[in-house]
Amino acid sequence: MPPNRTQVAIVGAGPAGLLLGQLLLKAGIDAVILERQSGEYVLGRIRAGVLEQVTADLLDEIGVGARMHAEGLVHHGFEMLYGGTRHRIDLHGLTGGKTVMVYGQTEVTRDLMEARAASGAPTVYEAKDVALHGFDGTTPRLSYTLNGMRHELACDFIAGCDGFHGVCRASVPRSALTEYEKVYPFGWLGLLADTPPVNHELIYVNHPRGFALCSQRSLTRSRYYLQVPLTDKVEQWSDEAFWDELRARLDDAGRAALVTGPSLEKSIAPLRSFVCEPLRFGRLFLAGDAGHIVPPTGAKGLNLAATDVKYLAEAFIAHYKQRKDAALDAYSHRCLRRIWRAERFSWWFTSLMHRFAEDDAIVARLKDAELDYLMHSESGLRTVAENYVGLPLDFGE
Ligand code: RFL
Ligand code: PHB
Repeated sequence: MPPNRTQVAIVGAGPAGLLLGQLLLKAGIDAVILERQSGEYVLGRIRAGVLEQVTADLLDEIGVGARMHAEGLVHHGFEMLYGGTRHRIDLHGLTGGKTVMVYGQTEVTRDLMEARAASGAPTVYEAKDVALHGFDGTTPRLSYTLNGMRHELACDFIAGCDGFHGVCRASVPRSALTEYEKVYPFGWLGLLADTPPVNHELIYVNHPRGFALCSQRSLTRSRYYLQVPLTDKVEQWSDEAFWDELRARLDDAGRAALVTGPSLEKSIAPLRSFVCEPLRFGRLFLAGDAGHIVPPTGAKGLNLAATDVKYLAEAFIAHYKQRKDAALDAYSHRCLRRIWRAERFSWWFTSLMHRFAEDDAIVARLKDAELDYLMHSESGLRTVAENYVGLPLDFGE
């Protein structure tokens, strides 16, 4: 029988929920995770690929960083391709030695799931119809269906780590929250293939035919993205059509180096900027995509989820170990400050790198000029680099 009482009930076993679970476990705080899908389904979702230093540090802190260090790729920079020419952003040189780690979200999730399973901490997969009760009072609880039977889980707090389409934010009365949202007029078509990456570093491409991104998961596995109209369906895109379009958006060196092959996965993701304020409602705390979404251009989504749960775990630890609630009270404000800065960078970088149907000729030339300015100015380069590697966890007052 699944447990019927815990200290922190976590909804969602994505990176946010699993990371929070491990941070609490390490601190000796009880948590149960309820996940709607099966573990295999969660692992099958191909998403993020770039970890900031703070995220990698967090994985080390909870003792699950070994495979990341063995198999992940430390990147000291990335390239920007526009106007047919490549420009390198030297992340390491521009930020006083900071780097990013290329290691897939799938692998992070697998490492976290394995550590949780080894610890014996409870995760209930395929928990259907999760419902939240009493989080505005002192005795919150969750109810859910497992194998056709309804169960209850009483707790002190609920952590809503259930992503953008989850039940936690949706359970808050509309009058208690403010939502800020921008949906972009295009999506990203992603393709994963067991082919060597076209370049040893990522390439972000601004091309008159649209944005493209050359990313990777390992020295033998590539991940590519193309900006496509929202009306496109993934079935319309054969592998050949994808490779042809990517070739058209690359430079000569890229075309020559590109190795194509059958896709392992292909999907279209819409792009959205979204923030919910506040992130706390009584004894319910939202973390990760449940509270905010960024367009993937800045590679910030998973990293923000990680910093949210770092703040949240600190707050729960202060509550249980020191009987102090100041950090719980400050959680929403503290997270939102960092979230808005990442939202700003992701929105700006998305706007700069994509072609919008409504852009007239002058806007296209202004974006070219902005890129030209940024890539030839020490402060311009530094601005991009310091945001890309990740802003500090605390900014001061
Ligand atoms: P997730 O990963 O969506 O996990 C939420 C979990 O909650 C479960 N769930 C429920 N469980 C129980 N009951 C319910 N009612 C439930 N409703 C939902 C879901 O099944 C799921 O398992 O949210 P989390 O943990 O907050 O993690 C967020 C990240 O997944 C996301 O921000 C990133 O993937 C975004 N992202 C990137 N972030 C980066 O930091 N770097 C990147 O390079 C990067 N690239 C990307 C990305 C996202 C992409 N897509 C597809 C949106 C590239 C793409 C294409
Ligand atoms: C990825 O590898 O999936 C990826 C990398 C960088 C981004 C977005 C996605 O900005």
